[in-house]
Amino acid sequence: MSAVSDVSMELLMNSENPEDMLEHMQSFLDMMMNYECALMEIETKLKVLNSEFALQHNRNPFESIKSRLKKPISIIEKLRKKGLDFTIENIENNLTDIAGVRVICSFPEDIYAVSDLLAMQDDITVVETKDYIRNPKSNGYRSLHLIVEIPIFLTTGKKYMKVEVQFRTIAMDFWASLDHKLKYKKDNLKHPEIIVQELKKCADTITSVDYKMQEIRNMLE
Ligand code: 0O2
Repeated sequence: MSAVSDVSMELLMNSENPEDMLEHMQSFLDMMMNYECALMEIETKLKVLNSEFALQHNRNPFESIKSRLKKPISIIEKLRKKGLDFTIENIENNLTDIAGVRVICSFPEDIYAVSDLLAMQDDITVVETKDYIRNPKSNGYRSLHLIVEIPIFLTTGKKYMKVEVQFRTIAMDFWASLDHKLKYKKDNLKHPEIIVQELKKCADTITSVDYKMQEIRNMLE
């Protein structure tokens, strides 16, 4: 089943008023299809950069790329948090992470090399940059986030779509997935603050390992 069909099924199943929802389904599906096309465009650009970089430098700048479309229930929740109704207009004007790509690199330097090369392309506009690597969050979260706008070409013409691209190292990704678990388990823990502290310590250790490994890699090269 395609990602869009998954989305439509979930949308129906999670809807309180499936009949009403069906009426808006087509335009919602069209919008999700547009975001899916934007994801494909960004993925292709990143893969091209990876291959070219590998040819020039004899190594791949990133380990993997993961793409995802935000789940309808998460879209509804995010709009609700912002006090907005579930409309196509509100989604397109207020949410920037419907389409998300995560690029996992081995070394911090490669994150900036690849993100600069992507940002430089003349059909891409960087709408926003959040550099949580140079400015980590207080919990220790590190990643580079770019919100980019990219054109997609449809039968009806050109449309600009926003995609959130997150760049992080393998170690930062490992940390973020454990931290993500904390988000859902926090309420059931007796002493969540201890885990928060321990995670912060791990984030600092991981950072020093990331830069040490980069130093060694640079010495080897
Ligand atoms: P999901 O399920 O990963 O998509 P905004 O999107 O701008 O309205 P925000 O939080 O200001 O909201 O944006 P920000 O800081 O750029 O964070 C967006 C995404 O980064 C999050 O998406 C997470 O994927 C990731 N992220 C940010 N902070 C943390 C953190 O402290 N820990 C972890 N593990 N991930 C983080 P969502 O929508 O929260 O979730």
